[in-house]
Parts: sequence; C-alpha cells; structure tokens
Amino acid sequence: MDIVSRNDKNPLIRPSDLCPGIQGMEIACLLNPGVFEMNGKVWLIIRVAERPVQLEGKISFPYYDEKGEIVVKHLDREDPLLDASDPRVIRYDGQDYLTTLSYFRLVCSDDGTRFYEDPAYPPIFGKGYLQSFGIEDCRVSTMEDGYYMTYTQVSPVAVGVGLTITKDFMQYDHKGMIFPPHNKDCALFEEKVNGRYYALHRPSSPELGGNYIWLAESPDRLHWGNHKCIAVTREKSWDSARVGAGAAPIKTPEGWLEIYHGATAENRYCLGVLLLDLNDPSKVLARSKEPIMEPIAEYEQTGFFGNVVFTNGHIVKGEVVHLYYGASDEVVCSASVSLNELFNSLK
Ligand code: MAN
Repeated sequence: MDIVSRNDKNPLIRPSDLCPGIQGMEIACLLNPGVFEMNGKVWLIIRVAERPVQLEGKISFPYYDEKGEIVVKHLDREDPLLDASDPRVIRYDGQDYLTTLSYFRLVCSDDGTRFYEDPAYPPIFGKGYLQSFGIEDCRVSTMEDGYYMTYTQVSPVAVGVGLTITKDFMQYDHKGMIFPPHNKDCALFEEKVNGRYYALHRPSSPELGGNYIWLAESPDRLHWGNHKCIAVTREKSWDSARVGAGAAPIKTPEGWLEIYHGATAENRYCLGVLLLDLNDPSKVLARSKEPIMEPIAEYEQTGFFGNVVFTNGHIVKGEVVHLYYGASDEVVCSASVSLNELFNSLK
C-alpha cells in the first residue's frame, strides 16, 4: 500500500544540482535530509556523499586521516581481498570502509519545493576520529532553546549518534557522541513528557535481539537512560530486517505519531507509522500493518542504491505532513500525507 502524494516536481534535488564541496571529488549521492523552519523558510540539511571520479578497474574512496586531512585510498577492483558487492560499503582485508564521505549542506526554500543554497550558511564537515568516515542522516528537533541535531557519526571503530546544538546554523555547539555504537536513527522529542526528555534510537544487537527501535529518557539531552525496546522487526513483513525512527514524533491529541522506516533482508526500504502514548511514549498504541509508502516511483527504484524511500524530516502544516525523503540513496524528494490518512493506516 502507498497512501502518500508525491510532489510532481520530484526529484527536487539531484547530485548535479550542487557543486562538490570537497576539492577533487564529485557528488555521488544526496540523501535523507533533516528538515526545519527558520526565518520564514523551509530548510533541508542534506547528507551529501562525495568520492573521487572512479577510474576503470579501480575503486577509490576518501576519509579523514589522524590530522583531519582527506586522504584517498585506491584499490584494484580485482584484488582478492576486496569485497565491493555493496555500493555503500567496502570490505578490504578485514577492515570496513565507506565508498563515499558524507557531510551536511543546507538549502532553503520559500515554497517547500524549489530549494537553493545561501552562501551565508557553510557546509558542516565531520571532525575528529569518530567522524573520520563522515556524518549522516541528520534529524533536527526544533526545541524551545534551539535546534538539536542528531546524526550518525561513522569511523573505523563505530557507528554512533552525535549531538550538535545550534540557534542559527552558523555557530554550532558540538556535544560529542550521545549514543555509543552500534547506534543510529536517533530522533529527539521536541518537548518534555512528564518533566523528562525522550529520544528514539536504534541500537543493533548482533546476537540476541536485532535492529529495533528503542526509547530513552534524559534530564538534559546529554545523558540517556531507562532504555526500552518499543518496536521490533516483523517476520515475513516489509519491516522484517531493520526498523528505525524517522524525524521527531508528531504530537497529536491521540498520541505521538512516528513515521519510521523498515527494511527487508534484501534492503527494500519502506515507511510505516507508530502511535505512542502521549503520557508514556514507551507504550505503543498502534502500528501500521502495511507500509504507508513504498519505493514505487522510477527514481525510488533505481539509483545509487535502489528500492529505498527513507525519511528523517518533515514539516507539519495544519492537518498535512510534508515529508522530505531520500530516494534510492541518490536524490531528495517530497511527498505529503494528511494526519487523518496516517491514523486510518493504523486501523
Ligand atoms: C549502512 C548504510 C550507509 C551508511 C553506513 C554507515 O551501510 O546506511 O548509507 O553509510 O551504514 O552508517
């Protein structure tokens, strides 16, 4: 099932619409934007993934060295130690790397469809060892005291969740890793519930357990505890291998609505909905059986990594949710759906 209305201008932004941000690189993909409103505009914080132009017979990928400088590693495609079967990841001689280096770029729009860059807002690059393979999939929670950005930080030792706070997207207060490895897909609730902050996050348990959505509490948004697992994968379903939160949950009189992603073992990514209790978000009141969105458009089925719709940002205007999403790990798109339709999908 698919109940969303796609923007007929999709894809809204393609790699060729932006200039590479790192010298000597090309943009391979634009992915999974965080979304917020500022100065009367809609803003996307896009994950831009770059790599050198690929030469025949070689695979070349960038990362930051200990000095914080970008180095490029070149491998022979025929090298028996190389496993390049996944376009996103490289396995070489027992070590994992990423094929691209991701960072964030800001674009804004007056109508929510046509986006442009404002040179006053520079890109945000990964810094330090724990971000040496890049930063990815930023969620922006708009809170009383600023914008709280949670994102994946990737390095040779970990995939974990970083937190950065800003009031203006010019000055940033980097708080380091708030959820240690292996963890991603972290979305902060935009207000306190019963005096405590809440976050959805996605640890991965390699043995017992799996890739499930968890809820945590905090007095200050830096220290998290009382972790609870609230949604697991469902066998033979569209969300059988992985589930993870999208953006900050939407507060409604019926509860917190969370649009999440689910994937199969074949890496087909769809979206679904969870409804969490208003006063105790660890209680799941309802969960969609069928996806609300599936990769059905041509640009969602073919691209850098096909059969993917992935969202981590939206704007709610009255009764309508304007979803922004990454399609096929390559282009940025939007779609809309009413709250009513989302509630109907839970019945
Ligand atoms: C997975 C995918 C990639 C991502 C890495 C590291 O392989 O989600 O897009 O780059 O994990 O987070």
